[in-house]
Amino acid sequence: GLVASIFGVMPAAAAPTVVNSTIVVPKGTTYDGQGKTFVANPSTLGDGSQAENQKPVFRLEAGATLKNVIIGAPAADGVHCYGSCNISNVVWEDVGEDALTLKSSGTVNITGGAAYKAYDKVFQMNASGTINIKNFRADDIGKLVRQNGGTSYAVNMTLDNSNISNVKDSIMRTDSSVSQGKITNTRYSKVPTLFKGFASGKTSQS
Ligand code: ADA
Ligand code: CA
Ligand code: CA
Repeated sequence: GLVASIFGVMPAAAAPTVVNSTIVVPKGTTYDGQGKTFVANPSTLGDGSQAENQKPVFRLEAGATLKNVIIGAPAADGVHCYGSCNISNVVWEDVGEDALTLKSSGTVNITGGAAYKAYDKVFQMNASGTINIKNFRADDIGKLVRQNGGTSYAVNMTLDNSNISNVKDSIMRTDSSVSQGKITNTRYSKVPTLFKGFASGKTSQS
């Protein structure tokens, strides 16, 4: 609609879409949010606190793509990927319990977009595979990528051409001696540790 203000008559900001039950993106398909903002219904998906077992706003089946989406608050458990997924130009304005979880093995490609205000983790790797993050912005977070604590499978993490600031813990963290981390061409501000828990020779930064 149109709204009159001291700036004249202008279009009203679109109200966020309230997601009452998880939006499923089927295998191999693309969901284009066209820049719209989505928020979780806190009573059905979760309030975005640090409580575990909240539901995701989006669930991507293997090979699905999510693009041009803003996830506002509350964000519940963000995005779940069941196998490989592509995430393009997705912004988490206020990360919920975490932003995205790999639930079964595959490759997660994150291109563009941003994550803000993650009390703990942004990307949570609960299965073996790869996460490639490029052209990303993260600010005010605990960790950017965390392999599920106490697991020993292999996760390959890469971060390229990104801008990361105000990190409490580290950029990449694992407990697995076979996982690898690689950071290239990335700017940091107030990042205490780049890598935590990796075996020697398993990380690189340039
Ligand atoms: C914690 C928790 C795991 C899992 C994970 C997640 O690390 O210990 O069991 O729930 O969070 O996926 O959010
Ligand atoms: Ca968690
Ligand atoms: Ca979670």
